[in-house]
Amino acid sequence: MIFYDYCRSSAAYRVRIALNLKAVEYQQVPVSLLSGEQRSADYLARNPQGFVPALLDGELLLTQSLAICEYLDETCSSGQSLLPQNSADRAIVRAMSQLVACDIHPVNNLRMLNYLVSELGVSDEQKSQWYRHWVYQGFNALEQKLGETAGEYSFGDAVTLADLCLVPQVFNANRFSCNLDSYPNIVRVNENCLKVRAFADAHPDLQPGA
Ligand SMILES: N[C@@H](CCC(=O)N[C@@H](CS)C(=O)NCC(=O)O)C(=O)O
Repeated sequence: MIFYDYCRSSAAYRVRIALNLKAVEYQQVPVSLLSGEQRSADYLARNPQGFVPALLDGELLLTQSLAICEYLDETCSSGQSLLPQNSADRAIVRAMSQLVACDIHPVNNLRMLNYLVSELGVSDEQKSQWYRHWVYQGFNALEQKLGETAGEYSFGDAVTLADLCLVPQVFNANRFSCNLDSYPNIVRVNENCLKVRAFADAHPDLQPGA
């Protein structure tokens, strides 16, 4: 498999963790978002959205981190399952994953932040304020949810898709100096995940181009 990646992309970070948990061998191709490589004609031919991550499995080109994670879960027999066995539990884990991936991340991703600065003229401090606002909104709900579902990890004592979303979002929250004191469940689950090799190895600082 060929994985189009960028070290600081939290969507790509989710997939790196999934690839590691599933013990998939893959070739990493860095796409520098800072240099705008995601908008090159070559890359847009692969992913017309101009986003990382993308995963090439033979002839099959996949985009969207959650879709890729579920694809890996369904097609790789090795490693642990990323979703629980029963439908109700799966729906809960997907909801926690989407809370991060669909409701926090899109309003805070690079193109959004760039637009705020270059088109709307907001200052760096206002940009950070925007970022933290949406993290706190989402984390307030996630923290409450974890109070009901978390064991060692987001959902009980096995790693799930929800953890693959939580850890990169916490990494980014720290980059933007969010105060996480009000989120003990989020902080604890993040620390537990980072002790797992698949998560540790996926850390942005350890990737090419970091
Ligand atoms: N919903 C997509 C989001 C992907 C996404 O937003 N990727 C960001 C990096 S985290 C990106 O490639 N941004 C490029 C840009 O903003 O120009 C997914 O989950 O894969």
